[in-house]
Amino acid sequence: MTRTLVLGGTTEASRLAKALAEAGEDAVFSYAGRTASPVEQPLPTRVGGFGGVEGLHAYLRDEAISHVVDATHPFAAQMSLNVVQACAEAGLPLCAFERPAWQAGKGDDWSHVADIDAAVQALPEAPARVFLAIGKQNLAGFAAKPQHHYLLRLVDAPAADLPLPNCSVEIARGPFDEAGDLALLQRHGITHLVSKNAGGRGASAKLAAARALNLPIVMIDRPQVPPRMTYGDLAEVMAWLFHTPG
Ligand code: 3Y8
Ligand code: NAP
Repeated sequence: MTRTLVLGGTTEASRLAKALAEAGEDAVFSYAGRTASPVEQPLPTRVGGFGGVEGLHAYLRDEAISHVVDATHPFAAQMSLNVVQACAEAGLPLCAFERPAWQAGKGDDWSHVADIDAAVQALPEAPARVFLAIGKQNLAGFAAKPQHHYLLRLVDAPAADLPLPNCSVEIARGPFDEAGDLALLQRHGITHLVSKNAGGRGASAKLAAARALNLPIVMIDRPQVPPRMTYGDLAEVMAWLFHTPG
């Protein structure tokens, strides 16, 4: 009898939750609690951190979890690190459900950088109009280049003052579409984009819109996560769940 913990917060996690609910499987969905009202899931859902590796290990034991699927975003590196450690300690099977990274195609003008600080350095000195499509957790670094006008896209209206003097805010929860992102870039006269290499379809519209307008993209590579069994396909995750003794 399996009892699965799904670490969520992505399109893939929502698809897995739907498949598990439709199969009548015993599973729990987990959000970090980053947004005010996350999308409802068809599984019992918990919200908030576990309290580090120790808290997660205790949760796995107390909730009699038999399998864990890490379907968090590729940039949720701390969660992915913690769950590798907690499952090793608890002796539980773990797999990741993760979409492949985006690859630059014909007509793309991408410069790859390793992290947020390198993305700031990659922006020009001359004032530009920059679409920061990276959410709200990593904005402070861009205050080092206040000469630019920044367009921010956030899931929730900012509670506190933003760390950037010259910015406009778009409140929107993806997934996004190309027509909408094209209109957004044109409306704001955007000259540069900064994006995380999230992969998947939920955030790729801006890449196509940038290509259509011949705009350069500063593309932030994914952080390192520890090795673990990883699938990019829902059917493979479901097969793993039902063929891996828990
Ligand atoms: C809380 C759950 C689903 C999941 C949808 C995907 C698609 C839309 C695109 C842009 C890029 C960004 C951001 C983004 C996308 C999906 C997916 C994805 C990027 C929600 C969600 C939670 C979060 C957290 C949020 C972060 C932020 C990142 C915005 C729900 C909507 C920029 C990542 O305000 C904040 O503090 C936001 C924080 C982490 C990155 C950051 O560092 O700020 N996601 N996003 C999850 C939790 O609490 O556990 O509210 O419903 C989920 C989704 N966001 O079910 O279909 O799968 O990628 N999310 C990035 O990719 O760069 C937007 O604007 O173009
Ligand atoms: P992170 O930096 O990797 O994790 C920081 C801490 O947040 C973790 O140690 C854990 O707290 C808690 N946490 C993260 N994901 C969780 C989950 N699904 N359930 C319960 N606790 C969780 O995470 P993040 O980058 O802030 O991402 C947070 C959430 O947003 C994740 O669900 C992720 O899938 C989603 N998301 C993130 C991005 C992004 O760009 N980072 C993009 C889209 C969606 P404890 O140590 O206390 O357990």
